[in-house]
Amino acid sequence: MSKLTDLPAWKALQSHFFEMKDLHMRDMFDQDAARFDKFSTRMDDILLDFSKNRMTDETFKLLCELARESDVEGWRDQMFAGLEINISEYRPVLHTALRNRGNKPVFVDGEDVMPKVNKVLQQMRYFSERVRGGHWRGYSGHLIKDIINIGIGGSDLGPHVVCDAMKPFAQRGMNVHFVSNIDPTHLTEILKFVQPESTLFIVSSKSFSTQETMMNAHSARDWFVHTTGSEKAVAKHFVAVTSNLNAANEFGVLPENIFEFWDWVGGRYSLWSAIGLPIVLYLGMDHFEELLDGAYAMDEHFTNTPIEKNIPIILALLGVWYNNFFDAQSHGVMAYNQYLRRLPAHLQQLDMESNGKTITRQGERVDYLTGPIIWGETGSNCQHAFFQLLHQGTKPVPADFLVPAKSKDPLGSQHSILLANFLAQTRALMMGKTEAEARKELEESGMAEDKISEVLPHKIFEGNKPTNSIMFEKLDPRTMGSLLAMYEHKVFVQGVIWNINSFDQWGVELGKQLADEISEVLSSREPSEDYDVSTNGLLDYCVSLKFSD
Ligand code: G6Q
Repeated sequence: MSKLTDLPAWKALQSHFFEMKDLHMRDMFDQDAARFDKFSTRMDDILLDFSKNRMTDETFKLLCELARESDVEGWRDQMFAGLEINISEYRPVLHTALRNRGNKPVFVDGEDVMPKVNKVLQQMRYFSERVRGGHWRGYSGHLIKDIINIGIGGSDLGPHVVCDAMKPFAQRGMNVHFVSNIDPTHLTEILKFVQPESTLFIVSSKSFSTQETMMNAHSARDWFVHTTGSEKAVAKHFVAVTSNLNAANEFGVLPENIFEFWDWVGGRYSLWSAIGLPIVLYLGMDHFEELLDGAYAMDEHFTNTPIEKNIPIILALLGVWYNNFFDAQSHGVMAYNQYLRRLPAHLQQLDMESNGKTITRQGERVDYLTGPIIWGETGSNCQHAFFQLLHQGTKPVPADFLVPAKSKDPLGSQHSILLANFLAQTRALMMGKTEAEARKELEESGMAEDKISEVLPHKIFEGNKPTNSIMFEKLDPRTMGSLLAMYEHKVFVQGVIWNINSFDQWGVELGKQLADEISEVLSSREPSEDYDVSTNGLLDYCVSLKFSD
């Protein structure tokens, strides 16, 4: 495969950038009344308006050529077909099989994985219906009303964002909590408010060896045994989700209460697997299946739609345009929806763990930028915090705005004001405010001329700030599934273009290894000479203060 920067489309984009960099979107809109029709696309009720981007017909054509020359479609087909595209872990990448609602066979090493995917889905349905229907009860006959998911990273963020976002669909009286941090405060604060007899713990860990999860699981177990006085009762209150069945068994979970998933499901792509068990217990299996249906609809769109209308591919291409040609270091995610407040956290992991790489698939160092920093906040809160920098700062920050047309919680005219804020912000970021417009405003306010000349430069907005508007009718499990799958595929396409492996995470593994090593030194409670002077100094400080275990 030729090097990214040698591709004809890449070279053409490089020269095209110099024609584009001084053009203003305001003029592009003035000159082309069809801009919205040309630069918007739909899938079901999801509308992507990408017309507020620094692009012309020529830019879009070249970006689509870049996707073709990078063989995005070929890589996509290889992923769906179960080829071993995770080249540094020697694995296929098949989270799409978990939501393969058409049930077409998907082969790994000659075996169709669909029967086992469906079997775990059935197990999840059976178990969740028993718990939610009151047939599975705590050891003393109490109904289960608190679910505590113990897991971290991919075994936490995906189910967490969905449970938060889908709260209106939850069973009345059922609560879900997520414990991830090794900081003992996280577990302690949650245990303060639950009763052991009505609490079900899900130990979620693909490896069943992650330090944070295992320590939290053991602490939860100790708390449970201590408060109930019954070791035997553990079986009724602890289930596991893992691909390491033996380790879960050794922890004390009965084999029938272990929910399996497989090494071809990456952690950050695992919410569609049994890692989604807290979602199922909280929302019910029917809603979980709607989530899978929505993701499947996006998979079908991604697979069957031409590049020019393909939502994940377009989002990916625009991201590459800003990342690699405008040197944008970050990408914002502004959900104008309170239920989506955890979306940036999930997307941070999805995107930054997938594409935070410097080595190409051929093992060479890249000579171009790869994954951006992902960050964001809910609207309209973001407007009162960091939007100043978006409007008048020196750094380019392309951003996605996600907004439902209808609220789940209508309250007077509040939702229409929220919509007005979204529309006003994306328009203002695009249009800016010229010197003449700013001057006119000041004159109309009656300000004296000498004051006007002082203040005027501060009142000008350059505009030309790119945004994608992603609208949908309302936030429900199906749409949620589609939106999450949309971002997964966006990240995948960018990884293909940057010629990196989006599916390993050696940086995460490094953290796990280092913490294990240092915790041994720390537990000796002796001053250390093993590391650099800074680390030794910090270790000595902890020892001198008799740090708590
Ligand atoms: C995700 C990463 C990472 C992982 C956690 C938890 O893609 O691999 O975030 O999910 O480190 O790992 P376990 O599920 O094995 O505990």
